[in-house]
Amino acid sequence: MSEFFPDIKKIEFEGKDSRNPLAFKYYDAKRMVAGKTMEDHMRFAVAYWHTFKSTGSDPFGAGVFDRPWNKGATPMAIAEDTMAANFEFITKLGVPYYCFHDRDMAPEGETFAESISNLETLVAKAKVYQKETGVKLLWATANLFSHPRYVHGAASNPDPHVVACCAMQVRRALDAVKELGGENYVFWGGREGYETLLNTEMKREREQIAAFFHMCVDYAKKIGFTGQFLIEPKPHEPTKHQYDFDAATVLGFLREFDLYDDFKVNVEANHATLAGHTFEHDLMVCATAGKLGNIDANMGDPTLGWDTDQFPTDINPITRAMLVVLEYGGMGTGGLNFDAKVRRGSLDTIDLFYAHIGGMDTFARGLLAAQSIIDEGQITEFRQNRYVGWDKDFGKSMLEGKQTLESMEAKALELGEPKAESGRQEMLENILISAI
Ligand code: XUL
Ligand code: CO
Repeated sequence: MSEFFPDIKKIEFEGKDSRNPLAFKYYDAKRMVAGKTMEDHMRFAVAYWHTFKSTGSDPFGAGVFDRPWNKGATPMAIAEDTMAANFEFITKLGVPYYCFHDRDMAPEGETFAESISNLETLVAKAKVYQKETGVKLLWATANLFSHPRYVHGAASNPDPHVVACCAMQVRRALDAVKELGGENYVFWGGREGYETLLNTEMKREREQIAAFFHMCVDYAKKIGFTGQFLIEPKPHEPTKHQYDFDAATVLGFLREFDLYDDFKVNVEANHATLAGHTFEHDLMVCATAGKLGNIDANMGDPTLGWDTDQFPTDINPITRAMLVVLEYGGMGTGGLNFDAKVRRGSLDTIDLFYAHIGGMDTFARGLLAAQSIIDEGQITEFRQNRYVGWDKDFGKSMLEGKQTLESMEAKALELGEPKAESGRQEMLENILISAI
């Protein structure tokens, strides 16, 4: 393997007293937590697009990162070096998975046929790297938002010709995931939304997306792809009014169009906060429905207010997130994909290591804190006691459909004015911060 990170050795766990910036302080892959290794709880993945294709450009300035894997003479040569860098990085970091978009891994060709063949060539190479390194594919997706043909949307495009291109791309991306043993396939509808209702028929566009998803489900069955389909909600950016605004909207869409059994949700922290929720809220919406399929791990910056995709370093929301994950039995075939990029000013390739180490340590601390909260039991016990009336008597029978408005009125008249109990928010927050 050619080396792109020659000065970096395998990142090891050294414990919380270590001052080595290239060591884990909390992430100890083989440490057992509640009967499972940390590695198995987390199932960390590196995102090809941010870690290897991000240039540091923003709406006000061009790229600034000078990456050694971007020096090749042709787009395919660059793609091959990028892939070598990807597997070297992941092996040195010691995470089990990666994720990619078709166009991160393989460049768009001059023709459709060339694009298809570029992807096939690089998938064949990735298969060899996966075998050599043991690194696995958590999920892949098709980039249905960068090319100018998707300017008015992908599956929701007013022109079926564009939707045919989108179908071609997803078909080939599904072939790639199947070939690479990927465990999930993600749909993120970046341009499936609209700019103005003056030029948009919302009813049609939502029906088109649903018909498109049905074709994807059928094709997966046809080729024997048994991985999990995931939808990743986002409220806006790049399009306004994205049709998959948040987790609850996605679940409603799936129910409306008879897709509920075929999909789960990929919750991204910064997307949940852009939708005006907390990260833990969208996780809870999915987890309580048995639909939590994966997490795109990152965080936003409240002082900027757009999708900054920063590496997560804030332990409080991560602990709350891991509480939901642990209490509801994990993420199934999903994991924690770092859909996060280093800041524009973090110019060096070593910054990519610091960023991932910090994100992994933050989640490891969150996992340990969440497990200790569960073990101590006060928060669970408080919550259970708060709802105890629903486990017995008329509360229980109302849930069983055995009460009426009249019978409940009779109960109210019998019992008189209820006495409100404290919600104890501050006490519960103190328990959370003590565990951290
Ligand atoms: C965009 C985003 C994407 C998806 C995959 O905000 O999160 O990277 O995760 O297309
Ligand atoms: Co994402």
